Amino acid sequence: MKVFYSEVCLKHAPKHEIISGNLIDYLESPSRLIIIKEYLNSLSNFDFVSPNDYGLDPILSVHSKDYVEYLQTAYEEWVKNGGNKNGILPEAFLHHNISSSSSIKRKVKVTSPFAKAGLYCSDLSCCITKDTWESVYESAQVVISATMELKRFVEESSSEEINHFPGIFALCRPPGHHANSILSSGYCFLNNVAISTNVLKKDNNKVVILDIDYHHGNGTQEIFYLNSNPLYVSLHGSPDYPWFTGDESERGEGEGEGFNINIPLSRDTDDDEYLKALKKVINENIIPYNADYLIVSLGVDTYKEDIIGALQITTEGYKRIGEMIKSINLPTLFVMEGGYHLETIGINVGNVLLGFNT
Ligand code: SP5
Ligand code: ZN
Repeated sequence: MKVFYSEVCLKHAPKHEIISGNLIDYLESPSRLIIIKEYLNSLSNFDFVSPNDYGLDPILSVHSKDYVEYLQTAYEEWVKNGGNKNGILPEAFLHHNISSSSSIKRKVKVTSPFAKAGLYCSDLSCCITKDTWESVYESAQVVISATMELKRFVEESSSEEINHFPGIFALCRPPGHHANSILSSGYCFLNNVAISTNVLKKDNNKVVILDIDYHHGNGTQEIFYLNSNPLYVSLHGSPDYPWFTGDESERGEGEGEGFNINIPLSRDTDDDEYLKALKKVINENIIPYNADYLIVSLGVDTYKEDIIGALQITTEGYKRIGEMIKSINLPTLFVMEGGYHLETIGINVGNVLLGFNT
């Protein structure tokens, strides 16, 4: 199985974040990626490939030009104006209850880097350091490169070969599924799976995004909410971060109605219950959708001892999840999202991929 990977993704390394009011070491650390890489390396069925550079165009198919320019230039502006050299954290957010009068709203002009910090971000987990843009850009390039490789394989292969295809893994960070077209949040800056989806959609492919990260992929949901392609399916712990989205009643709107499926799970959900919910949505929604490609937002923060997540999935459970994803029988791209228990992150990710390939 090919694994797309780049050491440039390791450069983004904020010192701290605030969770439940506690200032703690940044959990979305470079070590996460290194540990996964080393574990997969020790298994010998994984070949590591460096990404190509596909430029900004695929990124701009999802994200606004303003937002991307902000990410590119924010750190320099912030420091020039006296912001802390360790990186950007917002002082105030553009909350929807501020300036609720439309005449005041029109007057809001955002020019200060301290205002922009809160305009383009919605929580305190997306510190922008001097290295952030480089890693964020590289993370997207890893995913685009993996997508191009998958597309090339499918276009050049017989259906028999495609049936036995081992899938491709984009081992990237920062993750993406909480970012929407104009906002970073939840460690995410660019929405990698959305960018990949748009690359595939350019050739009129139908795409399913299956999001198995512990958290609801609010960014991905938002980006495609009015769209019937992709079908977005998320299984996630609830109630939990990102707190304001992920309800079953969020089903998409307009042309997108019925193509957004949320499956909130309570914190005692174990392997059997999780697999039952996954099987149901595969049979009732994913298979009938008749897609050309499957993109998996792969988070292993559903692990029973994860520091942030609160579900009860076991290391063995991940093998069964991988096997079940294989039963969808589509050309598949796995894209790394969350997972914070460093002792098991390697084997848990490895087990999904091995399960998929048994
Ligand atoms: C990609 C990804 O997994 N992002 C997750 C970001 C989560 N950040 C906030 C975590 C808040 C956890 N709060 C738990 C409160 C109950 N103990
Ligand atoms: Zn997560």
